[in-house]
Amino acid sequence: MPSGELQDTIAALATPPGRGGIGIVRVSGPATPQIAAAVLGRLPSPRLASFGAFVDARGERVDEGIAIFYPAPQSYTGEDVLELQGHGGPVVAQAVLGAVLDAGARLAEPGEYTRRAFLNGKLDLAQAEAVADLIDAASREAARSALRSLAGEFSAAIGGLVAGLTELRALTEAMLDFPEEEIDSLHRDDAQSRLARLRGALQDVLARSRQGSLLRAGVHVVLAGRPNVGKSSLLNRLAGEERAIVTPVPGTTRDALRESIQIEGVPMVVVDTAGLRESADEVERIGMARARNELERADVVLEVLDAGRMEPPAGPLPAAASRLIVINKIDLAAGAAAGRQGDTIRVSAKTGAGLDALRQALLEAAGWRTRGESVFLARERHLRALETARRHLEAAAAQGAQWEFFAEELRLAQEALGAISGRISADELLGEIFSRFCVGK
Ligand SMILES: Nc1nc2c(ncn2[C@@H]2O[C@H](COP(=O)(O)OP(=O)(O)OP(=O)(O)O)[C@@H](O)[C@H]2O)c(=O)[nH]1
Ligand SMILES: [Mg+2]
Repeated sequence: MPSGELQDTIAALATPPGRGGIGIVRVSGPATPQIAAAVLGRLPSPRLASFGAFVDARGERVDEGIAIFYPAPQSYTGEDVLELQGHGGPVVAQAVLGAVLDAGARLAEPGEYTRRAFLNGKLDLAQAEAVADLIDAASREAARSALRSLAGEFSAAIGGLVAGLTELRALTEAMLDFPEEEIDSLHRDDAQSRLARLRGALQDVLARSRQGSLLRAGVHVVLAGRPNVGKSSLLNRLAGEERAIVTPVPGTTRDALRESIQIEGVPMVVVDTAGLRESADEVERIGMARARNELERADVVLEVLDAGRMEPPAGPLPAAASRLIVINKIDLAAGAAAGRQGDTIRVSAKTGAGLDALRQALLEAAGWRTRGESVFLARERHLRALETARRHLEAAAAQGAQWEFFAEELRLAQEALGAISGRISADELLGEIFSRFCVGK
């Protein structure tokens, strides 16, 4: 994008395309007052909703509705913003957008409003990302976390680490001005204990971020096992509705079937697959190949066994994913109690016994540990930066009395953390982050 990108005035439909109660066209940029004059015949009073006609370049009325003008810098983007709230029909909303474009705006790119908000200092990078995460949130828990990041909680935690690092760097730089023998042990101990505190704090942020990344990315759970052990029945139980076909005929499921569920707010995609056995049937073989494909990408594999037979699936299961053994149909096995022992859970898809234990085991296997404290809805990018910072602090701790190296590791750690909030941000990083937004945000 050109460096003069803020010169343009951009416009887009801010509401989803299609039929709806209201369709909002949002305009942002320096030409907003002229565009208001062209489309409304006036510039509305700041932040006051006013009703009127929206007209096109020929003066023809295309819709009528509410207009709100947000003068810079008190707007989402920090620029002059005009919102035209008309009727939510695909044709009428496009006509309003067309009138705005004819009046001098250009169509916004995906995420361009939020990008401008970032460039104008309304949000830092982590907050801007939280906007997209809030829109994409797949569970209440994820939405709550995104909202906390948007409010700046995550940025504040990072800011706290950066502030601690800045202090320690200043202290170290001061020590570097003295010859080695004049640095007293008091300073030395102080630097080391500050570093230890920072490492602890970073570890805490990292742990909370790793937890939060589960909320964002979701957990990929795959049911695998011999035909007829009850995989589809378990999927239906977990989903809470009859999604997959269940019959007593072995080899019922062919295609992989996926269902989105939530356990305590953690989004999971549960995949039901074709039973794994030796088979000559071509459709079933294709189904098993798909099952193996799913297994390769699983975070958690549920290996389902029939309590009456205890026969493992044909062929190896991937070693990488965490695995739980689910022994199903315990209602048929005399004397077997539902519940969990280590990584083995005894259940009955028919009666529902043991399903709660299975849900808890799934959460644990996915790495979810609620310690009653808020988690950060971190992205892969954040985790990588935090990891990098952690490694540099570790290296600093190993430096002993070599204060130049010590100082350099601190600087590198700070640089890694700075990238999270966007203090140090390359253009391609911005492009990569904002292009994943929807148009109109
Ligand atoms: N008694 C009892 N029957 C069950 C239980 N779970 C599943 N079944 C029965 O076992 C049969 C097979 O169940 P499915 O869920 O279709 O098994 P599947 O593993 O998906 O089988 P394929 O799709 O052929 O691989 C059906 O008749 C189910 O009603 C259980 O916990 N108890
Ligand atoms: Mg099935």
